Amino acid sequence: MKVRKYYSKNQVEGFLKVKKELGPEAIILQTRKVRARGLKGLFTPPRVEIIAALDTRDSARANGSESGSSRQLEKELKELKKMVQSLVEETAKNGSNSQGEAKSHNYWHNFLQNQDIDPVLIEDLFTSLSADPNGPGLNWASMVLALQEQFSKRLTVTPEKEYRNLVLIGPTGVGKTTTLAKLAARYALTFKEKVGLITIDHFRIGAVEQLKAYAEIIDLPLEVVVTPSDLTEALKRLEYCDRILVDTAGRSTGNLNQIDELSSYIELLQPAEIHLVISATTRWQDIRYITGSFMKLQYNRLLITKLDETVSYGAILNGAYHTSQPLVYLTDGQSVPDCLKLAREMDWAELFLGGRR
Ligand SMILES: Nc1nc2c(ncn2[C@@H]2O[C@H](COP(=O)(O)OP(=O)(O)O)[C@@H](O)[C@H]2O)c(=O)[nH]1
Ligand SMILES: [Mg+2]
Repeated sequence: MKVRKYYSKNQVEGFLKVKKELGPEAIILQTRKVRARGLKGLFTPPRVEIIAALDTRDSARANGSESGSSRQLEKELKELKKMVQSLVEETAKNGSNSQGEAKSHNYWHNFLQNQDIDPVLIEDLFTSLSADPNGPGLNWASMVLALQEQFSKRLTVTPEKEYRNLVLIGPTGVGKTTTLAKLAARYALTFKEKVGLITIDHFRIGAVEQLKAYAEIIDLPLEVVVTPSDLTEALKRLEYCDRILVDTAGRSTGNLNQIDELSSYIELLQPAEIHLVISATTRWQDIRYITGSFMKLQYNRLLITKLDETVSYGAILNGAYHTSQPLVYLTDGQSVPDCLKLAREMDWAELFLGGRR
């Protein structure tokens, strides 16, 4: 009996690995999700662990005198074959979609509209495809290529840098404070940097408790700043820090005065990175409005949150288009610090077209 352990991103990939290495006779003994040990496990998605076995005693089956356990093996084998077969068929089906089966222009237009992509970008995409609207249509593969081209033209991704000051700005409720806590955990726990937190509570909203709780858990200093002179003092106290992360709070998206007032703090901070935080659930019309309103603060990064709350991802492309700024991070859940993704690790076309299958 050969017993082997396999690790993969998902079950389909795992079963195919088992089938490839041990052959169709292999039996799956156990599948479970596992995380990497230690801190790494907090920041990487769980993998699927499959324990598979192959019965190497051919003779028992050959002489016809099967014991109860070999009959059991036979049964499991049949089940496994069925399972692998259906997985292979499913994979093949997705693959064949990608090669053949052209869909009409209208179909793709609706599909992209349902992804809430700004109409300007949809037009641009079809122009770049230079496809005849009355022609035979486009298959999945040509749409993947077109989307990839659109992404490479519109969306820049940049790696995280070791800049000292980072500020999160954006509408209320998009996840700034939660994201700041995720970043703080990443820099402090994974990179072992000395991190200091500042929250600008200029409007005295008292939205400090949430960040305070995270600061206490991760054991980081938190400075609550109400006036610009508070900020100067806070910066002095945090002078020893390698990295300073600044959260901002506001009353509502549409209040442009508060955006003006924040600019005096930003001037004092001189941050290297100002991330405009936008939720993936924001409609394209609102993205135009938000990106325009916050432009005064001269953001130089785009950060998209709540990828988990939607199946339409137009906000990423729309945000990139209207800000012309690169993405470093995305978030896909409430959990701190797990649900933080690096933009450079995303497969954009797959994300957009994945939900279609
Ligand atoms: N589903 C989901 N919820 C999130 C994400 N990021 C933040 N949230 C939630 O969104 C709500 C508002 O977050 P908060 O950080 O207070 O937003 P802020 O007003 O911009 O600071 C909270 O309930 C968070 O848990 C995310 O990536 N996905
Ligand atoms: Mg907040």
